[in-house]
Amino acid sequence: MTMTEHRTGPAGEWRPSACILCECNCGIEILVGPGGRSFDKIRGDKAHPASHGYTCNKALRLDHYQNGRSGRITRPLRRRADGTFEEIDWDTAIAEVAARFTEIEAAHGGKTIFYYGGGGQGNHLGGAYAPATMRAFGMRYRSSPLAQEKTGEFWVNARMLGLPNRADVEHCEVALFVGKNPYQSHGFPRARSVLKEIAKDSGRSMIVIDPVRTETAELADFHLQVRPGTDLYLLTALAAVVVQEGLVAADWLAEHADGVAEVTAVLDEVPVARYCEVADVDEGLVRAAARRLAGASSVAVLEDLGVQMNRDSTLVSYVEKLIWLLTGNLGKEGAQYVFSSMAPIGRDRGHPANEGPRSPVAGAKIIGGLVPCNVIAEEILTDHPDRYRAMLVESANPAHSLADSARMREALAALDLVVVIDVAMTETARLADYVLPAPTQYEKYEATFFNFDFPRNIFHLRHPVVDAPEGVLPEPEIHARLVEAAGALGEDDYAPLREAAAKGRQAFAEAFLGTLAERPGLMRLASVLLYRTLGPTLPNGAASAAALWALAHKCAQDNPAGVKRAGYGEGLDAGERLFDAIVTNPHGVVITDDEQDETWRRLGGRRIQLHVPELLSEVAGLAARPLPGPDAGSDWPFVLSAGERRAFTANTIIRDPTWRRRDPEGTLRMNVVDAERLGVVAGDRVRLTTRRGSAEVIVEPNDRMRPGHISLPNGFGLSVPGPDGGDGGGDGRGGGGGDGDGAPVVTGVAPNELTAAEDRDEFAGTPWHKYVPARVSLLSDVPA
Ligand SMILES: Nc1nc2c(c(=O)[nH]1)N[C@H]1C(S)=C(S)[C@@H](COP(=O)(O)OP(=O)(O)OC[C@H]3O[C@@H](n4cnc5c(=O)[nH]c(N)nc54)[C@H](O)[C@@H]3O)O[C@H]1N2
Ligand SMILES: Nc1nc2c(c(=O)[nH]1)N[C@H]1C(S)=C(S)[C@@H](COP(=O)(O)OP(=O)(O)OC[C@H]3O[C@@H](n4cnc5c(=O)[nH]c(N)nc54)[C@H](O)[C@@H]3O)O[C@H]1N2
Ligand code: SF4
Ligand SMILES: [Mo]
Repeated sequence: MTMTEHRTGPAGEWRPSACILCECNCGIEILVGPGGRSFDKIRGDKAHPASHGYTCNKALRLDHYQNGRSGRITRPLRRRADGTFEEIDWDTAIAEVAARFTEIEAAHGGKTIFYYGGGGQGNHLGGAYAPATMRAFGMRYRSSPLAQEKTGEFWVNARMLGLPNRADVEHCEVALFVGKNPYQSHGFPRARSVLKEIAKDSGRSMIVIDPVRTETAELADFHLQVRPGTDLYLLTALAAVVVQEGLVAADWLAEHADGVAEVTAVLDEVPVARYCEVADVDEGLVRAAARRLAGASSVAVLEDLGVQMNRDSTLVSYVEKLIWLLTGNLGKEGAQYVFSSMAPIGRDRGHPANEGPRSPVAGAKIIGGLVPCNVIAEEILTDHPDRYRAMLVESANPAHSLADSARMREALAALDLVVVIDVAMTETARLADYVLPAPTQYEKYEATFFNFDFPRNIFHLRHPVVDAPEGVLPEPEIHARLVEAAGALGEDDYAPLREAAAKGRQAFAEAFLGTLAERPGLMRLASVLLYRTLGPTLPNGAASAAALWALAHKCAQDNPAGVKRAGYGEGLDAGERLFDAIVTNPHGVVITDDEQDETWRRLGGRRIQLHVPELLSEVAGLAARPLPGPDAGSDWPFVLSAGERRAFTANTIIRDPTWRRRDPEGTLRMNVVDAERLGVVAGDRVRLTTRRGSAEVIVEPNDRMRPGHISLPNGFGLSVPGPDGGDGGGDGRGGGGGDGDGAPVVTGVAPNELTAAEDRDEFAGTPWHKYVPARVSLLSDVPA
């Protein structure tokens, strides 16, 4: 089997691609150096249809991803009995992995093989082929990092609206950010510019709910500096002010929503002053913010990890949505909207809390098809007959990114088989039985499905900008080979479709649809079927884009008006034209150009459900609850926010520590008053202890933190090969100092050495990483 080779252009030429460090995936252009490998210069791509030339500081450092000291792997690896790895060839790797999966399937059922991942911030194309591998080995359960942040919100959206939605921050009159710091983390196109535009405009306002005076909070008109973990009280107070002061959009609600009476009855009873006190935010400020929200012509609301990885996260999502719904902020410019998409991210069936699919061992609610990340270890470390026995990890680093790393390591070690597909020898890959090396995201066709823009939504299929080293295989090829080794697909299945493809796209479409109608069992294998048949006919070796053909047709079918306005015409041809545009335009294309009222068409006449009984009853019972939180004088006087986005963090995508221009070791931020009380100053090392673990960290006192609140950045604590040769001289601690012999260097603290899997949301099972009870002590106080 040969793959069509893609050859990148000559050096010295700007090549379009995208940044892969956050979900925005800003378009960039890369000037590749004379050797054909180094990224000599990077600039924003003005031709990109969403970012229009914008980037933040991070994109300019992407050479550290492509060429940095990351522990890159370029040969399949197999673990030896003594724990070391040996290189093997691809045929051996695929044959052995497939044989082991098949054995496990025969002995325990394919449902005991768990799939995790499928893409990070920049790469979802490979994950589009994973369903075929799952099907080939009878796998049923899967998860991804979305199930440690967004599933609570997915479920609330499903219950209230039936569909996921986003906020039009760019055009809103008032922006509300709840536990979200877009200045650093972005989350919508050109975030820093948009924030500054809002701040500058006296007719617009920004409201930020965050215990930290973040860069975003500095730009805000209202900063509600909430006591960590008490957002449910604060948001309920905000919603209650809207109701109690008679500010609800009554006519709009009568037209669009059910359950208004039930909700207002509960909010009428809320003791606003008391809840503001619990949240430690001035009641006058809360009332002023509520009036500003209710009086605006449009409000855009974004919630993120500050509340999604915190106590009551699903309830907070619910009340947050009540706020913008009670004020009529859906389906108009500058408010919330329902977006088009190429893939159904964030969709859930919205079963009531105690119904719907569950994980086999822990019985945890599966939302959007994803098992909560926090129960994965529990699903393995048991003698339950349905426990997971094997795991296929693709493009994710769960041994680092999921709660309680020690337990995750134990769980991975307990499995019969772990297979990891990655570009680098990650914390997870080191625990695998087989590691399958992929090209980096600049060495292959790649794309993400995190495109939620409106009214113009985009899709960007990035072309390779540098050649892949020999020995790696793109994820679609790995999946195809696994599927074939399992015997699920073969030449007999491909031949008729290949013949049709040779006759043209029309003939191919007919043959493909005919085949699926005849053999519906092939549906979940469709991506690999397309890859092997349509794939080789695509220009410039773009076989990996084959799965997009089906998605483009689906997008055209689901969004006829928007696809037509975007210039692709109508009917079957529209899907074909959309696909061709995606495959041939390396800067990205607009896929849908919607009218403002498209949101209502997507909702299809369904009414908004304000009353979600399981959630509203909890909100009603809030006043009777014991108050949350550790207090001064307890064993755990601090609340640790474990994993904060900063100027130089990017999950674990860039492993090379020298990419950071500042904060090389990832400081522990704390309020100056706390630092004084502890007797520490900037740069001092202290011991940070939680119920789960302990670490040495460097202190950074500031006046942005609330007293009692401390934070550590995300993405630290990675182990990479030290710089070899040279005279060394580093101490192995900060910013790339190594010991000169290539021995591994760990920089900073991996946050999940400190977190616990049991600390999770009661509905969605999402973690409380922003609410980790902690203490800080002087190194001299603790025996080393
Ligand atoms: N620079 C950078 N950008 C990134 C990433 C990255 O690694 N680095 N990762 C990307 C990813 S995967 C994601 S999911 C997003 C996440 O983006 P964000 O959610 O914006 O990022 P965080 O910094 O984790 O958390 C946001 C805020 O929550 C606040 N917070 C902490 N505790 C509380 C609380 O109790 N209540 C409230 N209301 N707020 C609280 C923190 O102070 C912080 O400012 O960022 C994306 N962008
Ligand atoms: N305590 C705490 N934990 C957290 C968070 C937090 O705030 N606090 N944040 C969480 C959040 S929001 C997220 S999204 C997760 C992210 O956690 P993960 O998704 O597990 O990890 P990423 O760091 O995004 O890494 C993705 C992996 O993809 C690999 N990779 C890069 N390019 C390619 C490629 O082209 N192909 C393949 N196959 N692999 C590739 C990288 O080497 C890396 O191993 O972390 C979560 N963990
Ligand atoms: S990190 Fe995000 S906002 Fe910054 S350049 Fe990359 S994709 Fe754009
Ligand atoms: Mo994330």
